[in-house]
Amino acid sequence: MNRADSRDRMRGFTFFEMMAVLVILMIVGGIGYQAIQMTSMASAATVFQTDLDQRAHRAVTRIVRELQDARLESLMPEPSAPFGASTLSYVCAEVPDDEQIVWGEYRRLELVPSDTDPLDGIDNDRDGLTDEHVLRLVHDVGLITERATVIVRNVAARLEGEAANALDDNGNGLVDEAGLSISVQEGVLYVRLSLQGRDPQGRVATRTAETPVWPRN
Ligand SMILES: [Ca+2]
Ligand SMILES: [Ca+2]
Ligand SMILES: [Ca+2]
Repeated sequence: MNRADSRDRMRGFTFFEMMAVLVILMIVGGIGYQAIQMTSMASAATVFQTDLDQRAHRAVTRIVRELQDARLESLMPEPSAPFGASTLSYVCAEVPDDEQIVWGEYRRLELVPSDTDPLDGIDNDRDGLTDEHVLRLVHDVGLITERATVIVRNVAARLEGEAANALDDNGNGLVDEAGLSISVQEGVLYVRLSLQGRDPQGRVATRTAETPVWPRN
């Protein structure tokens, strides 16, 4: 073998080495990119779920503020187990004074179908959720001054773990309860709320907040 052949072989060997290194770098780079992408998507899903969780808790806190001042005897319908209620009318103490309570006009917490997704088992607005609801607070029920404000959207059709089958699937003592459920037991009100949404990966996420409420009146 002369010196020229040796130089050619060295050049060839170096070329294949470079190609091999290039391929390895591409593989490692691809794996790294995939890992970063998966981490980023997981992080986005976590942020989404945290936001959903916070929205559910804020909405329940708002309901608690309402029901703390509600008169127990005024609840319509009486939200007894095993059905509770997803729409509830009541009067509140406008001036919660122990000596002279002034009762206000009737109010109503109501769970209504979303304007864009009527109750038909179909995801009409194509947001990935079927028959989602809106929770509204109505003031001055039945009066000319009646007005409604939205407390929260994307309320699940049924509470988390519950299906429409005449059974108590989630074991909370209520049967087929809706995504907003208010029930009463021995003078204590129990509020349960499930919100749903599609996370950035397209998966349905459900978050539930619940709390007891002790009405002051
Ligand atoms: Ca629908
Ligand atoms: Ca929908
Ligand atoms: Ca149940």
